[in-house]
Amino acid sequence: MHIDMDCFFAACEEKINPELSKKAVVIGADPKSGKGRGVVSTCNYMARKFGIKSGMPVSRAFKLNSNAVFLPVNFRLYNSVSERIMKILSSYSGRSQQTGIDEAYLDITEKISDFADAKILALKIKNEVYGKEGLTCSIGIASNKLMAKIASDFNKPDGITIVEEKNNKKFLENLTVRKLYGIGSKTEEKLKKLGIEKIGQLADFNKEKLINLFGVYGLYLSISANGIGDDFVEEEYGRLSIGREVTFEQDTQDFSLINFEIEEIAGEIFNELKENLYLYKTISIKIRLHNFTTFTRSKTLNYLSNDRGTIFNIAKSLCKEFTGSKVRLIGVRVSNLQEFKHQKTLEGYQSN
Ligand code: TTP
Ligand code: MG
Repeated sequence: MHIDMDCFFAACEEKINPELSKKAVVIGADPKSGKGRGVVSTCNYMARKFGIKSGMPVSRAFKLNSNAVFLPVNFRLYNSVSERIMKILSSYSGRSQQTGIDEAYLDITEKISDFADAKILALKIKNEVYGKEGLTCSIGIASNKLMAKIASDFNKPDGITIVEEKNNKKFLENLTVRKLYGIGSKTEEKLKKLGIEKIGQLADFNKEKLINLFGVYGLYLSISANGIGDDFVEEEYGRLSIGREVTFEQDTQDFSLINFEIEEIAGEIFNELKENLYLYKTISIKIRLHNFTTFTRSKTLNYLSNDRGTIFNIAKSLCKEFTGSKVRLIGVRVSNLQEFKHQKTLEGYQSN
């Protein structure tokens, strides 16, 4: 099962300010203020009707609808809602894998006997999330993670989509190749030149040819277009964790830029730790390269820390092995958190 919250950042804002739900809401710096990175993080469904989308410049969103409400990203709010939601989700299965601020996989194989059962479980989860947080999500249920993720996106918002294994290929057939995890605009262009636009066409395309053209990535394309994917749901990091990730506007090999982002994120994590009086033990990085291969690396300290520099220095050193690679996304996370009040031996938080 893959669960993905509907227009997550915007929905969190609407929850604390219900007036907003009657308006088009765009999360991203206000174009008039000229602040921030200048791209839309997300927007509510009303704003989507105007053609506004995640990733587009805020200035463009403003041109599409100048009456929309533009809000800055309130990461602290979204992260606290996310943590509560993830807690609810993981209570439904011993195996849960959070893969983003608003999405997770649950292995429900042991909890159900058939797909009808799975649907009942999905409704129960949706009810609990809505009841406790007032937010809707969309759920995909399938035989592997790749299919479940595509299914959760199929009927948004507030949908449930079930794809039985025997129907995997048929379900994918007419979807655009962009729906396959990891295919961005560049791969889409290359495939288009080969006459491939739909996943069905990719599934039928000669596998060896794809491997010749794209290397191992070609093999991934061919396999996933046939609905074959990984079904191993792993607990990625402790339930309680604080982190953030950034996708670069252009893939970069410039480690001074990457380190700058790491330092920014470390600062935000530090502030959040301080605010919640948490100490951490584990620091992890997530790095996605230009070819969409994604790596995570972690280091666990043998003590609890409240230090900002340690987050930055360890994250930086964990990234070293990727020197020279073209990086698309960088994320930093701390986990193994404990509340400060239980730690009698440590002094107060440093103020930097
Ligand atoms: P998504 O799940 O991709 O988007 P969403 O929840 O806003 O909308 P949908 O209903 O289609 O699922 O991403 C989750 C959150 O991550 C999103 O609310 C904002 C953030 N985000 C960014 O900051 N930048 C991005 O480019 C994207 C795609 C998401
Ligand atoms: Mg979402």
